[in-house]
Amino acid sequence: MAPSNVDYSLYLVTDSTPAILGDKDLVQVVEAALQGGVTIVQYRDKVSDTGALVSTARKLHEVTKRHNVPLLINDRVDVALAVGCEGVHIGQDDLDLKSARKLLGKDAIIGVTVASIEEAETACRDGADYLGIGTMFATATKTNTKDIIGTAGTKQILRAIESIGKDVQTVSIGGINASTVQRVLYQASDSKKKLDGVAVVSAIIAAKDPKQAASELLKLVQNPPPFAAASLANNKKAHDVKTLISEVPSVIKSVGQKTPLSHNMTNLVVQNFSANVALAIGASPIMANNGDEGADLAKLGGALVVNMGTTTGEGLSSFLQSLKAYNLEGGPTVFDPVGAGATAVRRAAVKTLMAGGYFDLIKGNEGEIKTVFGQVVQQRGVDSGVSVSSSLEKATLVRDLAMRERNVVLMTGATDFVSDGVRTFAVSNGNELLGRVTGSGCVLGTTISAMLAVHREDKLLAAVAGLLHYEIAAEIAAAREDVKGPGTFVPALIDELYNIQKATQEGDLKWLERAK
Ligand code: 3NM
Ligand code: MG
Repeated sequence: MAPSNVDYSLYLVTDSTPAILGDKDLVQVVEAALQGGVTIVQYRDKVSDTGALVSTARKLHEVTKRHNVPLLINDRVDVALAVGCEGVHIGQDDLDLKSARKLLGKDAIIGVTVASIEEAETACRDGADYLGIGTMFATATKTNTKDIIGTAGTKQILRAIESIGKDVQTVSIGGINASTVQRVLYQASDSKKKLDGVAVVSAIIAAKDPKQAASELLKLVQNPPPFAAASLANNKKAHDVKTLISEVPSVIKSVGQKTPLSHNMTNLVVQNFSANVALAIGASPIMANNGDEGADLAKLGGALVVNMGTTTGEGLSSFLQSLKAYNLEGGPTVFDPVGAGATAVRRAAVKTLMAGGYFDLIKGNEGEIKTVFGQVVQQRGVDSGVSVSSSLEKATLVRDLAMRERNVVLMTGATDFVSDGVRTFAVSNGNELLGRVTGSGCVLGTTISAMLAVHREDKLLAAVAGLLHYEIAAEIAAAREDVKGPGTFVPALIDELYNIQKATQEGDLKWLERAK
């Protein structure tokens, strides 16, 4: 098989340790995995003696040949030569690529593990056929890995490869399983350079039924995730702000007609306020912080808000449980990283949540969005604090983060910036009183979740609909004669949210003329 015809989409790496293989027979497991659909196999065995390695590799090669799938050997060029299999996979500490190529010849498949742009560039230059990019997520299978690079780091490497213009194939490795695989492929890839596949160890080798595990993974690899956004090109999405605003009423109407569930896992300060706001805009709220409820609630067609305003260890695992359930069902998810930059615990929680699932939308103030992006900021509590960035810097940041995560990012402030990585808009509605009451940002997250629940084809439109509904209601409320300050503002805001829903339902769109 010529190296150029290889299918890398589901790459099985073996492990013979009892912790992963159990008491199963490796050759039988690989045979089952091949029946399930793995497209390439790497025999990786760090402990056996050379004689045993060669003998097992021969048996494996018999099996892979029958399935017309290449067999590679980890590290050991000598074993690959003895067996006459299709190639090797080498790590950064193994025999160098040029020497391996000299020994194996130009038709052998040679892959290299890379964790950085520099390593990727070197491997490309030296003629690797494919790169194993990792470590994607921390994994018990290999604990001495150098760096956990996540989808963001992987994407950077893919872009670097793209700019070199080398036709090298790529797979991601580390912690990839049925619950992470689609997100990895979606978030690490972008419109230009895509991953060609994923490499897994435990998700198949440790599975009770390796054939079933492989065929399930293959299906996931071959299909886009439920949360994949329709591409801009295929979908006539609004590119200019006028068109976008003209589409806002249909989203708001749809919330009133469909009464979508807004599942809030939120902090105790805003639970009551969020539930009232959800009702006022026509949604159906449930405040359910128990992760064990996530799987059932995710089936009800609503959206999830993960608001980390109150962080506890237990809360974090509950968030992850529900997040995974919504990702699996395809329900939209909103992340509100409240006070993300205030403490070490919250900074760590942001990382755990971002690595643990996919968020359709991330909403936060300047300090929070910067923290999610990875900048070091010290937030004073959960407040937005004093702005230090220019409008251009903010717009660039939301765009870059949205591009990195392949989602929508909203940075709130006197002017709000919202982007899906391609289109970036600024919205200047709202009122100063919003900053004088607690939870005004959190309930915006709830509002947008309802919009996303009814409209996910254009997530940016859903975000703008929520933003305008909410901030224009605040403007109208603040201008009312009976509003004397923050205390009277809150009930007036709830009233005006309700009035906008009602007016829009009746076709009265005067409120929307305030959009700016
Ligand atoms: N190489 P699992 S991670 C063999 O980062 C290997 O280079 C890695 O195992 C790297 O699919 C890894 O069970 C183990 O998480 C991946
Ligand atoms: Mg190695």
